[in-house]
Amino acid sequence: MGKNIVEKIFGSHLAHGELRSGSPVELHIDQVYTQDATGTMAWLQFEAMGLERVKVPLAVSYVDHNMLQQDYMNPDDHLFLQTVAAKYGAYFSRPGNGICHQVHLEQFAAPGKIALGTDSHTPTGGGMAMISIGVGGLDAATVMGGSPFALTMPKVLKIHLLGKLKRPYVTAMDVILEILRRLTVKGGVGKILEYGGPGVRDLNVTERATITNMGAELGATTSIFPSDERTKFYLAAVGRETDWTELSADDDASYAEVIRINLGKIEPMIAQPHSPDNVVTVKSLAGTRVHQVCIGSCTNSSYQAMKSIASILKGKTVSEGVNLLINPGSKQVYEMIAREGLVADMVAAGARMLESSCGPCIGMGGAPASGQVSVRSYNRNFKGRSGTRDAFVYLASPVSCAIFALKGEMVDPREAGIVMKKFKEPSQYHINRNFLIPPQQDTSDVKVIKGPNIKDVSVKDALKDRIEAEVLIKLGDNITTDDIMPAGSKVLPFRSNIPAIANFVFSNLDATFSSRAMEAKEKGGGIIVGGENYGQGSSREHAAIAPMHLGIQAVIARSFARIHRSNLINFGILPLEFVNAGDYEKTSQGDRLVIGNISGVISGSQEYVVENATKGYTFRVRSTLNERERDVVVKGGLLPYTRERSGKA
Ligand code: MIC
Ligand code: SF4
Repeated sequence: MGKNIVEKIFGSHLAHGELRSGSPVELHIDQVYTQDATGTMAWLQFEAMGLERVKVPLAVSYVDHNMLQQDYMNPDDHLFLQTVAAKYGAYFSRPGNGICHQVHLEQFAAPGKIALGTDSHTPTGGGMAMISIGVGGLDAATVMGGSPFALTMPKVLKIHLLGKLKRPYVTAMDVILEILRRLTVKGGVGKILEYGGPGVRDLNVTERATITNMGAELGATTSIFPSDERTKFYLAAVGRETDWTELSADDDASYAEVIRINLGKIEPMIAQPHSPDNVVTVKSLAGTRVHQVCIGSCTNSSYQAMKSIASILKGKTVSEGVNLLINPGSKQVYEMIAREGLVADMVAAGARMLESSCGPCIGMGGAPASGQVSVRSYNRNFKGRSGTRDAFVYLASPVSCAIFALKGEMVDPREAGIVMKKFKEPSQYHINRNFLIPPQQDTSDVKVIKGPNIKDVSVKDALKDRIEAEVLIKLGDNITTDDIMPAGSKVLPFRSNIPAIANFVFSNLDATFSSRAMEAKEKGGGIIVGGENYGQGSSREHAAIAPMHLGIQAVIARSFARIHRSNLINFGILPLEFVNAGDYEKTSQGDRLVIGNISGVISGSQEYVVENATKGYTFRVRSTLNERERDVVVKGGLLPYTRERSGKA
């Protein structure tokens, strides 16, 4: 029987297991990359393994999130990341070089390879026909240490594309918004989205990358496109034609599910506050007043995105009620648009140019004013993520965004009376690798520099046989890691300091949470209760490490998002699911729960009896751990587990 693209790549990288959906598999990994906000932990954990050098063919340490440098903390992290990369044989991408995913696409992504990144938008590389998976820092560290990457084999869902986009007013961003509208933020959980069909040819690599990038919002493990002539064209244009190989699904390949999308029928779409799947047509919101527009982020900051907005802004003026902020995705993109005079067109129109980094996407500056409307070409509009809790953040294509900035209100870009040029993909991109420091062979005299804000990684004790703890908080569905562990300019500087960052756990939802948890820690720890898709969004393992530091023993939810579930396991917190949904309703904050005989149940049925000692009834919860995950949780997390396996206990 024929193979799909996922089976072909997984098959050529298989270390253990069987490619049957739902079975555990282990894969050899070609590339691992980190970004600064998750990378300090990943590299501290790698360091703790006591190895001399990374054991993957390519490792890259990027700096793109924490760029404000308002005191010593962020620059200390950068210095640590630079010296640790030099010590252990990784590339270092200097601050200013750009957003990890955009730079990685330009410089390293290659068809047929597998990459892991410590960021949920790593699937950007799927636009280059590379399996690219977002993971927590500890998973990345163990793979850099030579272990294969373990995951449960996802189902493969085919998105069969037909037709052609109605350019220039309809873009790749509108395609992924339409998919989010159809599938929702839970629709991709446990799945890889593989794109195919004749419509694929209509999309170039950076357009494909926009689509695979934002596949993260579906909860998908990753998304991938075939490698074809358009892939070859892009690779040649970025000076890496030798990285090209053809890759497509066999004609008789099979899929768990197939969804058909006619690109010709896609309209300009927009996600409304406060979820990326709350999608409607732009037309239906025409006339809505806009106060801020932000264009950039790893989703839409390619040369194509920048060139298209420059052609809209040229010779015009941003509406007087609008603040327009633009961050080009990489230094190469920035330099290219500067040399071509496009930056001048943006600045002349009144845009505020930001550096090539994540910026306002993660609340590092650029927060909207109270109660105002911000439209962004980004990928997440969770409440409060922008830095302003009562702002209304919408997500739309760069083309829609630029047109709204000129008009001061939402308007269907096709009806705005703005003539824009169609984009012609360049056959030669500007190439400049001077901000990438390659690994050295002899690293014996490199000293890793750690400033005072960089604290050692905490390790949990082995799993207890009996948990008796209070429900410290009860939450609804789709709780994001931004809810659990907020980011933004006040919190991000503490990413390498767990005791300090732990004070911010759930701080936007319940300001007393961390102090209550610290008190409960003395009495056996706490439990978190969540609804469906608990922990969706980012890969930040701080959303598990900080609760671990606060003594959280278990999270009981209706279901979990993939990366967060792995992070909980990696830090020894039991992820449990309600067997009967009704028991979720019955449980309240403040209830005291008792789970006994854990060591017996975890290696047997994995169905535990929980006593609600406050209300006097019992209910059942289950864990769905495979053998390896079970061993990891029992040991207290991946670090003690790995140490023991490598004889360094
Ligand atoms: C995000 O978009 O939420 C982030 C910031 O890039 C995170 C990583 C982090 O929290 O450092 C992600 O997407 O994984
Ligand atoms: Fe950076 Fe935003 Fe992309 Fe996350 S989603 S990597 S914060 S640009």
